[in-house]
Amino acid sequence: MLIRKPDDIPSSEITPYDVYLNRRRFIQGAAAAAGTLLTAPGSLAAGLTGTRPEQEQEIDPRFRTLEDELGDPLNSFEEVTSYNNFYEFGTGKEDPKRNAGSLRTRPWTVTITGEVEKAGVFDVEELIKRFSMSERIYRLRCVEAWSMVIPWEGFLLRHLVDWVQPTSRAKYIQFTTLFDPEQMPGQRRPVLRWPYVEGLRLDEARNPLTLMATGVYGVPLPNQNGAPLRLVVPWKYGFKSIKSIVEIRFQEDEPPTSWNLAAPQEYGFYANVNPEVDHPRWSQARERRIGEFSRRPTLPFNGYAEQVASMYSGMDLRRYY
Ligand SMILES: Nc1nc2c(c(=O)[nH]1)N[C@H]1C(S)=C(S)[C@@H](COP(=O)(O)O)O[C@H]1N2
Ligand SMILES: [Mo]
Repeated sequence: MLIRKPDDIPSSEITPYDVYLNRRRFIQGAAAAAGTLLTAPGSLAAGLTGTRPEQEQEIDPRFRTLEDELGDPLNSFEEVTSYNNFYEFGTGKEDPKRNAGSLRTRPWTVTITGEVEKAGVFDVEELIKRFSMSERIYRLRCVEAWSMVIPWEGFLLRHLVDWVQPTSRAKYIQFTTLFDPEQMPGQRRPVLRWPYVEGLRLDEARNPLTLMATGVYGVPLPNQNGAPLRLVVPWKYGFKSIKSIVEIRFQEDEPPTSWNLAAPQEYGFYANVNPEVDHPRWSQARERRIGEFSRRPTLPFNGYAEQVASMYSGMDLRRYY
């Protein structure tokens, strides 16, 4: 694949990470959580501050040798940022990179509302500064049966959840993407009901794997990956990982989700990766890792069963797909 300049990353996005010290403290301290933590967190932010990932060679070389906890190498920066699903910018895999330059990701606010003590409108910079940063290598398994291994940077959703203090009525969280057809021209077409919405149960949101991603490959999220703030839920199909979030609502009832609204027989609320439950139109037993030719078996909960399966004990996962 051709390596092109990411002209959709405005230079204003490439700001120094002054959360660097927080992150270091976090990783040395409370990083008991599962998932693969990257090593040498400091060198990453320090080394890339002020640079642009114009070519693969400019990316911190340590990424070349990193693997996930199953021993699989990372997908390249090029793959992670030019093969995307982001229907607000078109339904083709290469559309988001081509079209997402029209999204203005600063200033950006996130409205936290519903069943919480500390509802409010928060600047995304404030959220990023407030919560300790974490780096995680996660597999992303798309329902279309391809997958990638991606080095994310962000904060744990549970830190945000605990900070806003959900009331005893809060059982679920709904996430909403920006609605602005001027910036997101794909929203002019009724491919999905806009804005894109997703949801998690509160315990899923508080699971230590669940990340609010703000960066990838050591740089702030490119627009096509969901800048400035997107969810990453690695044991669920990719569509749960909603991008460019503007609202987080705590509520008692299970929220509607975009793909479930569009095709309820095909996409459920839970969407846990499950090789035993086929999509009605294709098998979920195997997947193609982007960049590889032969397919590999799909693992229950995308390989994170040990960390998450207990949240679903007693549930019929064929019914709650
Ligand atoms: N707002 C929004 N979020 C979205 C989507 C989308 O179309 N719109 N696509 C989802 C799907 S289907 C996948 S597989 C992942 C892809 O994330 P990536 O492009 O960063 O790999 O984003 C998810 N989040
Ligand atoms: Mo997906």
